[in-house]
Amino acid sequence: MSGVGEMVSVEEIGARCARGGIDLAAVTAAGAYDELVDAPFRLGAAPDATVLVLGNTRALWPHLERFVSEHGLLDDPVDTYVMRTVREATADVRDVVDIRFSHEPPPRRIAIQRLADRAGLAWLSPSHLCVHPTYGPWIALRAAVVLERSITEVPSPAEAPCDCAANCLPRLQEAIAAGEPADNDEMVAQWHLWLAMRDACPVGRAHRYGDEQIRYHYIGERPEGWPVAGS
Ligand code: B12
Repeated sequence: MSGVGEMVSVEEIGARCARGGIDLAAVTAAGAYDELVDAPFRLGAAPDATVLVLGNTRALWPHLERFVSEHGLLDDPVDTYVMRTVREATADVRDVVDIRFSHEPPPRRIAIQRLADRAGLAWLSPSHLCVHPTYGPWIALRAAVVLERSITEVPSPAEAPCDCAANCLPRLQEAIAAGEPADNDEMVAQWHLWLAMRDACPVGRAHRYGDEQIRYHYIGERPEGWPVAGS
């Protein structure tokens, strides 16, 4: 906790989130992101305002399992857990202007992959997945915390850590040939092809999600033992 007059650092906010399994963080300037996206996706904050982008690796999963066992059935346990964890981590941060969660629909939707790329966290590849230099495509992007404080040093955008032409791009073509998904149901119908594309990335293979996490995210299957309706 910060004392009176003391500003909670972005490092401290990141560390608090990491203790809850939201273990990836990077910063950029609100304006650096806003100039990359169309008007409906802009943050609209001061151009030099600090944006902290948060994400997770498979480190989220044990936290989520504990959360579910404590809270029972929830409509969307991941979104609920993420919102609670990020809000708790920022509760005493006085200059929070906005928190945009990646699952929020328009008009609050942000292009969080472009934000993560601009912040240097993970490169936005032609497979429509951000690729982290260590964790590869096995990451999720969760929230953007907009802070009033000016950013003094804006990091460089992420660099490509892989060769897509030899890896994910042929798999992307196969997935698209089966029908480009316009919504989640259409993606679920071909989920093996989208998973094969992610598996084709040579970066971060040791950090692949476990089967339960994969099946939950791609097809919404809840692991055995998770509470069911009415329990
Ligand atoms: C809508 C959406 C989808 C739609 C995309 C429909 C479409 N044609 O746009 C559907 C349901 C198909 C989808 C599928 C998946 N998604 Co999705 N999705 C989103 C969401 C909520 C919003 C995207 C958006 O509108 N952005 C705004 C626009 C303006 O940004 P943009 O940069 O111009 O466009 C991006 C996306 O729209 C997307 N996109 C645009 N056109 C297309 C076309 C196709 C075929 C696909 C697959 C994606 C896609 O890629 C663009 C960047 O390259 C984001 C979270 C977020 N807030 O960004 C997650 C997000 C992009 N999805 C994610 C994931 C993981 C998936 C899935 C793998 C399944 C899953 N849930 O785990 C699948 C398969 C896609 C894949 N690449 O393998 C992750 C990506 C993580 C990463 N490492 O980058 C995100 C960031 C969510 C998260 N919590 O982390 N998704």
